[in-house]
Amino acid sequence: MSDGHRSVRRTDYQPPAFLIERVELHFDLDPKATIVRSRLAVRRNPAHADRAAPLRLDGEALTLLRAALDGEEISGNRAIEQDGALVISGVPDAGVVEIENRIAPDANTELSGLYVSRGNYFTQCEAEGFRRITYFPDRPDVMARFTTTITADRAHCPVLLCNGNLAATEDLGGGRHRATWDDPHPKPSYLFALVAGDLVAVRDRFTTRSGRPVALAIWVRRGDEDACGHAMQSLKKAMAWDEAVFGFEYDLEQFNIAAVADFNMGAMENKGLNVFNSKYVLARPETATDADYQAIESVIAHEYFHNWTGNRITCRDWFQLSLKEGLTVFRDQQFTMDQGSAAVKRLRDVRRLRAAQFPEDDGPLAHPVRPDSYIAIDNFYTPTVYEKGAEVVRMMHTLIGPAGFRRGMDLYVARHDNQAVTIEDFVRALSDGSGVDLSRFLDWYAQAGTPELTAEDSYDAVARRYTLTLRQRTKPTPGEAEKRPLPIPVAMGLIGPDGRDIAARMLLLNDAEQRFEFAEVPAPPTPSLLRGFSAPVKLKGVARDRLRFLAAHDADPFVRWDSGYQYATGIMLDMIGAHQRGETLALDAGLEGAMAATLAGADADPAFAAEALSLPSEAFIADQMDTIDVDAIHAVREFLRGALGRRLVAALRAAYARLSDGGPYRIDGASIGRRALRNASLGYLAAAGAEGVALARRQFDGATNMTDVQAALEVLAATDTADREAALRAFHGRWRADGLVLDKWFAIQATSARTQAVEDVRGLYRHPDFDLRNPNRVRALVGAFASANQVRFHAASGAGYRFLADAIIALDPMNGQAAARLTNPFAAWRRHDAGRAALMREQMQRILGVAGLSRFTFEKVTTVLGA
Ligand code: 0A1
Ligand code: ZN
Repeated sequence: MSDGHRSVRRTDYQPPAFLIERVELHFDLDPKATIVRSRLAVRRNPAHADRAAPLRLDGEALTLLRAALDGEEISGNRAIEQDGALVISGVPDAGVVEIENRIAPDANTELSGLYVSRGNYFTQCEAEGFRRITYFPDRPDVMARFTTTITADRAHCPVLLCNGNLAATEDLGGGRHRATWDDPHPKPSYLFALVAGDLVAVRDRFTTRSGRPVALAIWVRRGDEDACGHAMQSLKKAMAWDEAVFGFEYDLEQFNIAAVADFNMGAMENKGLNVFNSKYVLARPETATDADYQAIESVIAHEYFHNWTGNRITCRDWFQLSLKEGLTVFRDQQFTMDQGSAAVKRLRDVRRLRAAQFPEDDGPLAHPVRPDSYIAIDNFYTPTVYEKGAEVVRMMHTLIGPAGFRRGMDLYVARHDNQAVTIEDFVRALSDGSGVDLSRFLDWYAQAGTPELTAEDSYDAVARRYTLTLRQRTKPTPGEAEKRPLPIPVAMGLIGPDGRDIAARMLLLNDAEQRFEFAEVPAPPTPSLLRGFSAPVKLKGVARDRLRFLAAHDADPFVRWDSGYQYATGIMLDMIGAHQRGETLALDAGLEGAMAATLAGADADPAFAAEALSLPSEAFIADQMDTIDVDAIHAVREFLRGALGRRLVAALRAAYARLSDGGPYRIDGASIGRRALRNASLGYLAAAGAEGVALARRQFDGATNMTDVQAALEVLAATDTADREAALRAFHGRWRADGLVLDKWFAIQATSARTQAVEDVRGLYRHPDFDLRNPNRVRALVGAFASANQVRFHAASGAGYRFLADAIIALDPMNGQAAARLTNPFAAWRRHDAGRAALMREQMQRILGVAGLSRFTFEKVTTVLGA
């Protein structure tokens, strides 16, 4: 690509010219001028073709103070800075390189490398942040043993943390002190971490199943100690689960987690020292919602699970990112399914895949799970690499079963522990371990786009034979016109007229079209396809009467839920057509009946019922339309919510009253389910009229947990009432000192569908509590508005687009990665009407016109524009 931004291609991979056996790092911490000294024991890599190749040390935003080789200063043109690296020639087959450089953590607004957040030091090195700390071969296939000493003022930095085990501490006099950390496990530089400052620890212990004690600590700012209990419990559960299910034990004496308020992503799996966005650590009933509690549990587990899938065995190069991410997301999903309701977890994960990954696969940003090229790898931490990658692992797991998968994972570790490997290595280990050839699944990693699956069937009553024909087709994606058929596991059953299963089977669709026969079928069955969502595909064309039958009868909870969802989607699309033709809208009796039945049977599984009651999102409906009509989608969904609320008012009222638990707040699955159903009922009642809004006001005033407060405030924020203003004011007054709660205050207003939302959001952008340097705050206001308030972001005036572009342009010079991530809502621009598409294109061109635009934002916007 142009503009001086080079792209990296997967097929250009070369092994490194040098390996690093040991690294000794010294940090002298100072916010304006931190001195980093490193001593690298380097050795020529026999796997590299050129025996005379120079040593390449990546570096970015560093001031070089000294470079020496085997004790002698490197002078003249033996060391040159070129293309973001220090290139040293004439290095012998083995030698010691010493580097001294300076960095300014205080000025690091990118939050990549070493930075200061509220007076404390943190690092973020994935993907390419270590090169912003010191000169180093900053690539995952260089795995080295690190020893690190940190020197700092004891008063400012009483706590000095790094990877591995604490080896020594020393008082240096004059208010200075030092800690030495030794990490016995070889690791790539992206897993390096340093945390220093005035933090306090919440401690616990874990004994591994072979009896080794591990000291656990969660490091937070003073005053947050009481908010770490859930994170700690989650950590211990994750540690025990990984031992029980995979035989993976923790491998250091200490496991530290540090929470930071300024962080680009969710959390980071640095060896022995995970760094977390505080959003995924801190929780109190009065400040965190049930969804927050659940997210904490799964993110804690995810990062912990990386210790084996990612850290012990890492990626050869960044194109293999899904090797660790897809696999680790799969593992954290399995963990959560084992903790409580597997069915609800599964359908939520599918909802999420459909909300974020399917649209990505269907637009200009489509890329294979293993991409082929990038300008900035940081742009590829995507739903495709993570969530679709997890689905690909899940399909293989489904085919070989848990025991086969376990044998495959055992072999993966036996072969590749302490190595940097490829996705082929992983699939080969699963194949060899299970005895099932999975090599065709590599195509799932190589080909972008979501396959569409259709079925056709017939029943021969005389022969008692049922025939099912399955077909798959994948639409072209940018740069890939022809698509190959993929192996698609279709878990399925045949349901008899009485609603009971006649047969249950796992089919594997290998070709574009395949026929499957079923003998001895006593009556014409209804096929139940894709049970448990056995493949990340779009199942199309199931007739409405069948959807209703499946929604009512299927033994598989996923198909039961999904059939209701697909049924509602079809109804809504029809209604959108009617609305566009100017017809009056009417409530479909089938939909009303299904919702009434769900409410009537809700007490059996309130969490599942709450999911079944929630209509497909506006974004999901948009994804089903050739030309998106945001106003019609919004009008239809609001009409339905109001109509259902009025028709079912008695049942909703009863549910709301029955589910009110006056007791103490508990976060077990049953209590969470009851709150979810109660708040779903509240939402419908409020859509129906004033009674619900009054209930919301009462709930807002009386609730003591954030789940109920937030649900009520969401209802009020969408209205134009005095209650809205009063509640928002009260909320802000109570929580203005708690950043995470204040994020909710911003997000609730940003996602409110009231007509003035764009002006609201512009006003909030100027609010004294808005801070462009805090990624959580940016996501809460700008991100939430643009990605979760479809109807107002896409206001026909273009005001939403201008707002987003203004924010991206303001943020890009400070934090290019965060700015680039904000561009996603523009991705579907060609799917909107010509007027909106032109307005979006205009804003993207304005962004591209900015001088010095970061490579992150440049890559995203040029890809979206197709330039
Ligand atoms: N490996 C982390 C994700 C992550 C990626 C980049 C980061 O900084 C820009 C931070 C975290 C995970 O999967 O949780
Ligand atoms: Zn991860």
